[in-house]
Amino acid sequence: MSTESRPTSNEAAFERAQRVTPGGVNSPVRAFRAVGGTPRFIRRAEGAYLWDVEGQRYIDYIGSWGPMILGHGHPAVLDAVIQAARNGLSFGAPTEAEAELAEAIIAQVPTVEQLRLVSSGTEAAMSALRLARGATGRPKIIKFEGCYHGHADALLVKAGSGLATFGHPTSAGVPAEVVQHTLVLEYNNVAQLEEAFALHGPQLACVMIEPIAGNMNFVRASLPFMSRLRELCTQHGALLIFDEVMTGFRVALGGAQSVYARQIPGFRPDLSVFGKVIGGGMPLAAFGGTRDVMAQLAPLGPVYQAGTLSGNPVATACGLATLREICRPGFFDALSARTRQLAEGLQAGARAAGVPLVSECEGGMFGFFFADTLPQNYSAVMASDKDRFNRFFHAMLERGVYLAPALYEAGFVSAAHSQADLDATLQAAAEAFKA
Ligand code: KE4
Repeated sequence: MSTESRPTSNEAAFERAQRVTPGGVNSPVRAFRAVGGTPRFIRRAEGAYLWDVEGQRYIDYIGSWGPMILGHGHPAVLDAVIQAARNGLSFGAPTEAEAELAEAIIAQVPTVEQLRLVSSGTEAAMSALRLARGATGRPKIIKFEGCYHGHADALLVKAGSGLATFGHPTSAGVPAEVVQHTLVLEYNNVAQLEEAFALHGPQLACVMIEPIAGNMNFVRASLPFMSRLRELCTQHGALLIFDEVMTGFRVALGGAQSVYARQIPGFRPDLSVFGKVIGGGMPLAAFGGTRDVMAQLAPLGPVYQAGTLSGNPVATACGLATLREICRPGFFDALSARTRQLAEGLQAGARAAGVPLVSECEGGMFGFFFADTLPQNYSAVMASDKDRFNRFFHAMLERGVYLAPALYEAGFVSAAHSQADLDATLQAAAEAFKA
């Protein structure tokens, strides 16, 4: 164990980390490469706040990229985690808590009859993809530009040239053969959907989509697009997979699918992927769907999927305690109202400063763009004013407000964010718009 004294500055911590970890981080977005500057090394968090190694406090709108919907250090969650840890960190054998968590998720998501717990959103999305291919016996899949489903090889793909050709890897180390069956379409583009299904329908295993794309900051799938997507999947026997790792239990108790089901009668995905909130900040994710599709999974069926720490008792206890709290009456009404107040406040503040900014929100998730209109796809997101976003990001950081360090990332409000926190945030924004 290194005897090096604990760094007293973010720069020192970053230099130390870069000596032993690529880029000094264990996940690229944390390195601030999109916004520049030195990442903040966090020493502790409580409620709506983070403190870095210099003792600087930040109002936290990342919330670990979504999981911390209750805020940091919720007493009921901490108690559950400590109790579970005392009973044993991991057994490699089934526990009742895994069934209890599955029941709690299924109770809120009627389209899921059975699910499997895994340790990350990547693992859940990768497994759902394999299941769709195994259940349909088909090789080809569709995803959308700007949607992120974790870093499984088959999903690290950018659009090919035209719909007759398949995707190209977005990462080194992914052979072209691995992505030859992945077609990448433009989000919200109905014409491309029609053409892709006309060309490849009988070979399509699934379409995977972020129903509200938080990896494009905040872009909703339009109702016509989502309706047509559902129709085409049904018509051609392809499974519709909702990647709700970010939106699940975040935009609504029933996830984004409950928002679409309210607007499109009878709407349902065939498989759903969850993560983040259901783990409450611990490594836990899930994928689920109808009993007959899930029955294709080992040990019942031919689709293999496994994990040493799947359904880990401590992570499961953390997720269960989190879900219990967010299921309380009025939780989402209060969270949604606070999030909307923030989103609308940002837009009003920008307007008062003569700065073009549009914002959107659903439940406890929000986004904003330095643009005149809400982007509907990835190209439009990337056409928003990146330089102004980066200046705004740093001006807010200097004023103790920690936003997502990239213009294509969403923001998250927790139940711990007070009215005073929102007022302070909007006050900082009024100054930062002038940066
Ligand atoms: P993880 O493997 O990072 O647990 O989940 C992958 C994933 C899958 N699907 C969606 C919709 C996701 O948003 C994610 C992960 N989200 C990113 C934030 N954009 C996590 C942050 C990071 O990569 O460090």
